[in-house]
Amino acid sequence: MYRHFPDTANALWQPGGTVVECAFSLKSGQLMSAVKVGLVMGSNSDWEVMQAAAEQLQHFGVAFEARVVSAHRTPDLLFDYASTARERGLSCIIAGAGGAAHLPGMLAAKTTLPVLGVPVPSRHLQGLDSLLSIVQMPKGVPVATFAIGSAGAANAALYAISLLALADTELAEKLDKFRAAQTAMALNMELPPRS
Ligand code: RP5
Repeated sequence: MYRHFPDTANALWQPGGTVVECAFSLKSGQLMSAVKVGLVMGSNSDWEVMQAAAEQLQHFGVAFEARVVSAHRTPDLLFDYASTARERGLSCIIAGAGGAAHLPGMLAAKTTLPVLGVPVPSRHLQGLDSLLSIVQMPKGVPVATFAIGSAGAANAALYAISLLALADTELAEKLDKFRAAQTAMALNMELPPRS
């Protein structure tokens, strides 16, 4: 059973917004959100990079929520966000952070949902610090780590979509079409490239 609020759909991917839910389902007597992916980042300065994830999710029609959750500035919010993520109906969390980048690892410490970490480029070390912070999780609490920057953000979203497509044939077909379009594009490439 779903209740839709189409007017709020666009608000889902506004940076810095509070959690917005556009639809709900009843599962085991509990009201579940139809929002499947949490997209969080340590600062709204990360949005320039993380919007690449939002764009992919939007392209595939996957409902998501976007908000700033900071490991060192809003630790209580982080704990609350991660520890309630599963009961709120999320399937995974995409987390972007720069510098010490402890957000993805701390989220993973508080939920067993898949956490997909995106290293955001930092001012002094260009995101190498973010990458190493996110990828070097000690054994037992994994964070799937993607490339530095917008390619990583887009791929994290595509990976989240792949996870959802395990139980969603319509989404799997959309992914097949997306891959086929990339194949066609590569086969049509000319050398030297036209400027
Ligand atoms: C991290 O610190 C954020 O993820 C961001 O990448 C970085 C800088 O944050 P601002 O100083 O721009 O807010 O927590």
